[in-house]
Amino acid sequence: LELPDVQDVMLEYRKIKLLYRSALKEIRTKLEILNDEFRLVHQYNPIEHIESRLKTDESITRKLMRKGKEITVENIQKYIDDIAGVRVICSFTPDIYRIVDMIVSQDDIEVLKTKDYMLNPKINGYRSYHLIVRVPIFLSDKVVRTKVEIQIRTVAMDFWASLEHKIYYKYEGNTPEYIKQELKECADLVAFLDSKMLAINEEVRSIRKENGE
Ligand code: 0O2
Repeated sequence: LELPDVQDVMLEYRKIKLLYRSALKEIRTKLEILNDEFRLVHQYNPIEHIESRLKTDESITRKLMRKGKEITVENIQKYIDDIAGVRVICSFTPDIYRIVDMIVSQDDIEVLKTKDYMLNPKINGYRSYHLIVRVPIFLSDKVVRTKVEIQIRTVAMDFWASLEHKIYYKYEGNTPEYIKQELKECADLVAFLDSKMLAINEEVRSIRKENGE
């Protein structure tokens, strides 16, 4: 494709951006409701905070090219799962599965893909839970089921992933071997930290329970 064609496609894509922006709002609201309810019932917040973003036009075209796909609006919708991206940061690992269960059991949510990088961490040490879902967006004359990627991870996993992401981009994918190894060591430390923090939290909870709090 010539450059002007890509520009035409992206102009056309702008018309459907509204759908993805709306899908972000729908998912954020669902998560906030679950967090509020959980706090009310269990006096405890499973969610530390929520981040969301729309993928930039540049990042969308780059990803399509990387996947060897022609840049068309149809291909953007078909092959880019994370145009709308929501990241949920939790305190403890069991919170992640709690949130996944609560989201996937909602009637209007259609689950397209799940990736459990906690059960099966990536070779570089990356841990998170990824869900690709479709949520209905009600427009004036139709309903459009729109894709959203939800990444769920602990504060510690998020800390690691944000540094690793920066380093990966800095080296454009050619990170020196010794840095990769150090990052992997940090990922193992993160997993250890998460399990220690969980154990402490459970200990404190059981003491509070014994004390009838
Ligand atoms: P960016 O720059 O964050 O947008 P797919 O999206 O399905 O075509 P893939 O790799 O099969 O590609 O999906 P996967 O593994 O679910 O990864 C999707 C997103 O998860 C990535 O988006 C990253 O945000 C994050 N992610 C996956 N692996 C890693 C990792 O090793 N380190 C870090 N820091 N983040 C990771 P993008 O579009 O690749 O990147």
